[in-house]
Amino acid sequence: MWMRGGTSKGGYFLSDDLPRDTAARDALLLRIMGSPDPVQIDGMGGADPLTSKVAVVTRSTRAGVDVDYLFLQVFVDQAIVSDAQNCGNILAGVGPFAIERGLVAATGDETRVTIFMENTGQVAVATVATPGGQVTYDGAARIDGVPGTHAPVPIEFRDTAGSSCGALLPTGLAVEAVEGVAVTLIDNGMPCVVMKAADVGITGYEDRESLDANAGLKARIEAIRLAVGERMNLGDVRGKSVPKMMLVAPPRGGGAVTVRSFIPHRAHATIGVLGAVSVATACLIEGSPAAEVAKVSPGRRKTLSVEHPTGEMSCILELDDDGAVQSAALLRTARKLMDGVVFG
Ligand code: NQM
Repeated sequence: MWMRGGTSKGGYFLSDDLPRDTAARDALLLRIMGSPDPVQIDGMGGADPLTSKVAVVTRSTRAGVDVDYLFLQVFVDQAIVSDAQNCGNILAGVGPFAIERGLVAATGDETRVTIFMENTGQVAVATVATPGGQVTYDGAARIDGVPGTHAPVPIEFRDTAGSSCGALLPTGLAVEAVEGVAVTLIDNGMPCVVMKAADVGITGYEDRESLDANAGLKARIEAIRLAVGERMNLGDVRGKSVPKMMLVAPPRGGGAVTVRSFIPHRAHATIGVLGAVSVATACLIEGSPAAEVAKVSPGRRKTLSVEHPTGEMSCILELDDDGAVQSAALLRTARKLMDGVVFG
């Protein structure tokens, strides 16, 4: 099934429909997407990392979990299929897909689907609109980066800290200098390097095209990324899509912070879901570059609107007694685009 999940798009597969052998599976997915090729002319991919994504879904055998979700990033211009990152946007389609494929039974007008995210070993709960026991994609919810309105898919995350890096702050530091730039290395669901946009010579309010055209900026942040991979417990990150590079600036639209993200070699049209949760969390860390530019309201339940190139994404963060983020909730939407047979 081909679906839009949040502001991303990709193929959703039942694991039984794919080869068990990882090398054979990846070779098939590369052929399906048309990679490696910058325009993916011979495949389904949209010549953009945001539209070259795959969800592999399995009925779960874990207690209290409905389905297991493995996210795979199919690189556009390299023959790489990576499971080194999760994706909260593609996650938005997993609940509807699982119900459509009969892995989860609808439970009235709304169905809560508990999803084990295999990439990071963590759980998310998505609520899917199922009026009369059928999935609907129609509704009044609007998310920036997607035209029109659709059925809401609220998603809750718990315990995302250290999803891939082993700790929220893998080096234990709120701020450190890398290649002469003050950064926070953080992972609250997505490994991210957060720095002030001004510290790498941009305002933080640029559009995606100007960011993608800025070769000097890209070289500078790639040098930082390669320098921190090992320190973030991610190993050699040359062929990986993590960590994401997050360039923050003061909010301009009444939100908490403005972000321009690189994922990691192209600028994001909006921002990743778990990327936004990680940046929002960085805004709460005293002394961090993000905290210096962010405007955060007091209280244990905070809504942080993360402004991005085409709007904003609101993250609702719940803090525990120690001020640590214990859960995050976001609104996404999804849409079924095509259901059929794809040829490899
Ligand atoms: O951070 C793109 C996306 C993502 C990831 C990326 C995502 C997340 O927008 O949870 O959703 O950062 O590669 O789909």
